[in-house]
Amino acid sequence: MSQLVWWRDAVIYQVYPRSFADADGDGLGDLRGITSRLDHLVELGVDALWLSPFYPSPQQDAGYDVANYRDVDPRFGTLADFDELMAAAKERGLRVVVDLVPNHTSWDHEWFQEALAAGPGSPARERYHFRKGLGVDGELPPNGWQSVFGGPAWTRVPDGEWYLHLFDTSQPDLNWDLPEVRKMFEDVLRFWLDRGVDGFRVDVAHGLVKESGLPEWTEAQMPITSPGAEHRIPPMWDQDGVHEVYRQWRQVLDGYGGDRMMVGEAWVAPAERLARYVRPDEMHQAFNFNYLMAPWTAQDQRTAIEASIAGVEPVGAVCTWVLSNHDVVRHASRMGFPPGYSTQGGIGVGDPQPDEAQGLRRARAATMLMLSLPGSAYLYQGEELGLPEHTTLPDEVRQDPTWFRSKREVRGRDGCRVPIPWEPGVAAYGFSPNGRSWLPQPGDWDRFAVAYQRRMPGSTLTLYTEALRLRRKYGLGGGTLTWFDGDDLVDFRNGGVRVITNFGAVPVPLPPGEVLLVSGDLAADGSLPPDTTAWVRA
Ligand code: TEU
Repeated sequence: MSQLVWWRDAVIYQVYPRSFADADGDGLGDLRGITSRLDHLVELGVDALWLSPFYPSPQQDAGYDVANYRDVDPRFGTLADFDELMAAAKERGLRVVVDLVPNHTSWDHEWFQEALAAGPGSPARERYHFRKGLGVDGELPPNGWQSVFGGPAWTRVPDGEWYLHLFDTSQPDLNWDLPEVRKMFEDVLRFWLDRGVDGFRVDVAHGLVKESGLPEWTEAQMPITSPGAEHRIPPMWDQDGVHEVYRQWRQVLDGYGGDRMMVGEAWVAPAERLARYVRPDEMHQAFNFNYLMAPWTAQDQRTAIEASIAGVEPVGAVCTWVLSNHDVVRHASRMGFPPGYSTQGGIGVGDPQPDEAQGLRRARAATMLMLSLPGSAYLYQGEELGLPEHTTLPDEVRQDPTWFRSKREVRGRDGCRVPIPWEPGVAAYGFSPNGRSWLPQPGDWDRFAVAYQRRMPGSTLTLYTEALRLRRKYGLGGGTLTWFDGDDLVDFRNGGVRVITNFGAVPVPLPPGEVLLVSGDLAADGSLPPDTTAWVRA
């Protein structure tokens, strides 16, 4: 089905640069490594890639702490390497989206360094949220706001003032009331648009603007933000003023011809509230985390799908669908936990191990369901291999600040960031030319390696490739859904394809018609087993 703009039904693949492919052999992925492996994305059949941050950074939060928005970190390469990556992607018909981190800078950013040097009351401090503390000597934080990563959202500097950071201490929040901050980011947008990028993924898109006066809020920060116990929007999230920023950015993007896009990372519920980010003059898309977090039951999945579509329909936007990214437990493991078990913030120390077989079976069924939905789908590198979370990383190699800030109560996000296995039977599975890897990969990952799965019928990589081919052929990304009722089933028709997922405990018969693809094996009598999705020609 032809669509007016590329992103409305695109499948966008998230590349996490430090863990995709390493060309220079230091054990950390880099831009030249990505360029060398682009053909994997072409064979898989995605439309675009989104690159997580590769900008100069002290890497306190894996690059989401940006010290310079207009350059490449030497660990990842040079601007020339970036231009080469862009050219190689264009040559292959792949679009490129880059990450923008506007809520906070790194503490190494020149603005923050200036602010520290200039002292209290200086214009340089205006660019951030510096405040005097409470208590007799200002020894207490200015308010009780908590960091998403755990602990207070304030850190004190030697002259006695405190600065706000909703994430790590190394990530001071910018003051978006200041025109100078707005101007700087418009220049950053233009810098990358001029280099040819097709769009931006906007980090913490619901966080930039804070309620004026920073009123008290003592609740812990949750991944999804909705009106809290006091029935008020938390003062640090989802403020009305943030939409003004995106209207301005939309004009900048539209000045480049109309096919450049923005997708917001906004952990906002319910769906109608999230839809405000994708009004016609704002962002093009927002990640749909309400779907990601829906429990594995027919009822919950159907409700999440219908609510998501109903949420964006009134504003004329498209839905997005996402199951994994660099912040959440990989869905092949997440879905292996017992019902009601939450892996928010990572797997807790002392938690049980997930059931790998159940996790992978459900992950494959969930992926086929996701890829049959209208709108845009986001894949996270490695999920096309069915990669599980690395749940047994030794504590001493962990680098995620959430691990330290949670006082080592949750294991954090390193387990979903382990470098990709490319070849079976070689050191570091071919991730790096000399066998190094910044996080150790498990010893039994041969079966997940790209080259191994490419030649293995029925592999997860084969399933993804075939699903993406059929999704395109049948225009599933641009269709509409007609629902059928059934106990423990998600069952609908999208154009010429009937999609059925069995959430129950017993096999169910399939409707007549050519079976196009199944996420697992059918039963001997041709019926659909539990935790399995089928696409049938309708
Ligand atoms: O994440 C924002 C966010 O609020 C969550 O994904 C959060 O990281 C998670 O729930 C913590 O357990 C974005 C980036 O995707 C993430 O990698 C960064 O760490 C964060 O912003 C700060 O830039």
